[in-house]
Amino acid sequence: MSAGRSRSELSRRRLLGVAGAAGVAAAAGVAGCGSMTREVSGELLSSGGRLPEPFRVPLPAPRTAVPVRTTGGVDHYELVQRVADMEILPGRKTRVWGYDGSFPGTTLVGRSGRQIVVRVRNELPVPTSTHLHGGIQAPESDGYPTDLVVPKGYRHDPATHGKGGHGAGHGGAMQVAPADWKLSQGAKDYTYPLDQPAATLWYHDHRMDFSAPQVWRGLAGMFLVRDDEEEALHLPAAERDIPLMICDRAFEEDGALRYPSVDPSLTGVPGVEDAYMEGVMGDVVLVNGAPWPELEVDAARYRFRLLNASNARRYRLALEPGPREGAPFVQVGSDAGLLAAPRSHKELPIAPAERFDVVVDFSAYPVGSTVTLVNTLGEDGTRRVMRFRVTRRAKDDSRVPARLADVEPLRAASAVAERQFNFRQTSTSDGTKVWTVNGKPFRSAEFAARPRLGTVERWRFTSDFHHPVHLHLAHFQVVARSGRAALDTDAGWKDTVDVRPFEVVDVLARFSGHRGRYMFHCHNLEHEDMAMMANFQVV
Ligand SMILES: [Cu+2]
Repeated sequence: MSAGRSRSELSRRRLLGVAGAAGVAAAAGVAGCGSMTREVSGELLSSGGRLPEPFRVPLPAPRTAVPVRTTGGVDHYELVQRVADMEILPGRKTRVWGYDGSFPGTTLVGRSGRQIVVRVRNELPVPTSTHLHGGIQAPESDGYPTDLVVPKGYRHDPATHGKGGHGAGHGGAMQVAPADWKLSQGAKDYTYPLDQPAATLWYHDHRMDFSAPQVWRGLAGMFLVRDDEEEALHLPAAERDIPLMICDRAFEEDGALRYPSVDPSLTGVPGVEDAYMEGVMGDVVLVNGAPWPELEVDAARYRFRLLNASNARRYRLALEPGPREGAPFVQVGSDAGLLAAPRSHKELPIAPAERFDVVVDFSAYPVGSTVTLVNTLGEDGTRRVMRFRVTRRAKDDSRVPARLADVEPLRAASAVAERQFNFRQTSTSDGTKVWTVNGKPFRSAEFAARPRLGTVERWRFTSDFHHPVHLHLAHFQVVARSGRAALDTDAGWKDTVDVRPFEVVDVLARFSGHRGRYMFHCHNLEHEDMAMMANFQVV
């Protein structure tokens, strides 16, 4: 697969992105400083051929799953992972790997406290592992990277997997203990108790060494949890409650997805071409799987559940034009649920895997106007995300109450332990570069922490680059950035935090729900595949 840029250009950009950022940070001190070079969170992979015109296709609405059966108050769903051809770029066919053959996958909707079981059947040519991101579920249903669903007839060779690290033939960076491979033939049942409040979650592939290319090919979907408390608020609902899965991709001229895998069969050597080690960013922005789509809206309030499902790209979202009065975005929820009270934002910085649940009031715009959701970190095409066209006046009974939910603010004094994790690049003895946590590439049998069930711990993340840090199981509150207050956009219960270059981010995490082995890792998916993961054991 050819890359869209010359090597010298890439090196220069990398110098600006990493060394340049280091210089800037050294000069300016650790905190502050927002130069554009510091915002680069991956390498641009350009598409071949002509890019589609923006705002020509309608925003797709992924199908909502219906249970195949309900027994004893438990709803059973079935998702089939399979290859499908979709028309993503008008007039061209794109082969995707999708849950139910669709990208994004079928939306799952559950209710707090009502358990569901999702049987994932794998009809793809490679193994998979499905993680419900933000879900509080037992380890065996958490989508651990070596807990694989193997397609019929696939011969899993542990010798070629779990050695990850980066690039062809280097191997050996990551280690998976032989006993840690768990193979389910053909299908696996994932049990989700949903013992958690209403939230915007998502599910995606988490296969050892290959999460990045497999999510890129389409293995991601939305998962909404609803509850009575949320419904009593009368936030915008039904056709005015819309998940927006935002991600970037690159395409070949014929419409195929372009990605710089070392082995595009995803059965042999893992990793990406050297130039993309920092992460892969495409030049086409998709929302719900459509390039720069348009949505016709009433002049009324809408609830948008924004998800950044990109491998590496960060966005800073804004509306153009903004409303004449009031804030463009009224945030009602974060990663793991509703906020205590709404917060107004002009812009929303959103790193991979983060969610923002926001209300936008289109009654602030005259009928006939168009409003563009833009990404102020982007350039050219990646500066646009999608467009809204305000088509008519309409009745609107929705509200955004001043109080939304009970969110217990965690106190620093409640932390029973403090731990520090440095997310950075390391060279191994043979010169291989890997992304590591505290200098160590992932080892399935090692534990970086053993928190006790039900306790709160203070975890500090430091970084050399952009690392969106995600904890499985544990939800957390961001309490400080480089010794200062957290950002206004950090509020609420979260499961992913945007750790920026040379930043020190403190979170208070609560380890509740289940004992056992879980992981935390960088959610730049290329970093994740290249060893930036670690285990913790809830004891
Ligand atoms: Cu990272």
